[in-house]
Amino acid sequence: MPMPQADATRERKTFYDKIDHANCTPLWEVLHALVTATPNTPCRPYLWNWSTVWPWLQEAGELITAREAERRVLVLENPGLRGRSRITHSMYAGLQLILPGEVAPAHRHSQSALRFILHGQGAYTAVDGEKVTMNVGDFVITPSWSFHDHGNPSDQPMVWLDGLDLPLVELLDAQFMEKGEHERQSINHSAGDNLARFGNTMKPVEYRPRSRTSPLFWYPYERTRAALETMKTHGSQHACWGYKLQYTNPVTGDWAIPTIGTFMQLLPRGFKGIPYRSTDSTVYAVVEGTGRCVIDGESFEFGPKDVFVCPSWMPYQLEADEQAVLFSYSDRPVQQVLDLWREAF
Ligand code: GTQ
Repeated sequence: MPMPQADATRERKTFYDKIDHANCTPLWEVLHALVTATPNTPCRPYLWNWSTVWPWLQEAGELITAREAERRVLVLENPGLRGRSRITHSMYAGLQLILPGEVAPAHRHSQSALRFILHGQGAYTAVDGEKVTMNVGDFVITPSWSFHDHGNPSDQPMVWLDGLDLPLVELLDAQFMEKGEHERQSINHSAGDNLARFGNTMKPVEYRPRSRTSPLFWYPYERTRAALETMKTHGSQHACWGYKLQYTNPVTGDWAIPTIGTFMQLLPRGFKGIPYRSTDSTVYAVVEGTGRCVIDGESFEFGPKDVFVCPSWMPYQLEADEQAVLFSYSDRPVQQVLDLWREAF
């Protein structure tokens, strides 16, 4: 005879309480939340307007120095992940402000970082003794465990988007960090040297890779932009993403950063993309143009320097009024190497 339902519920509860003390718990109570038919992300669609955040960055500039803050950054927190310092489940995003004359002191960490320049010109980042002066639209890499410091010898404030794999590295409990001996690294190369050695589909004959990260760490906007324009002249556009390139490690042809996939795309004037979705929640930063991203039926109007996020597996459509250029990043390389990545359109 099966037990009456009320008795069964009571007995189960007693059993759960008993095993709970020894850190055991029944799978059948959580199975359907763990193994879901499709991705069940807490990540929500959202757009951060430049016109909203720029005054707040300036206010932050009056409240604390870059030196005191170590990094003066406003973290872009996903509304579904508040308090967890992340824009998607696996990726971090922040807007870093560096004022004229300031220095953000040298340190290194196991997390990889990208800088995508949104505002200003003339600040630099130094990576392992090489210095690069940055302009709007440039993509710059800080490889895992490389010393880096930032400085602004120009006469204007500079803002860039920091993208890091912080949540991913935290998940794996593989994070290390140390401060540099000196606030600024001694510089033995200029960034022009890096571009000359690795930025021309060639490499120095003596070069031997020390890591999976691209030895080219500065991808100037001019070159990326020219490639996209040429693609537009010669090629047929994709129904979802217009013209889209991914940044590569020029030596291996693989991703520029092993944990973060980075892309730049051009949407011609009047472009109306068909719905697209993929398992890599993606962060977009607008370089040029205006348009909208319709995510799961909700429309987010975008313009230059805005940042928005498209969560895993939610269908979204990109539309451009004026011709638009969008930078984006996600954990796609990680998902692909683990055979997890999917897309649909
Ligand atoms: O510039 O090294 O936004 O370590 C967060 C953590 C920037 C940086 C961030 C960091 C940095």
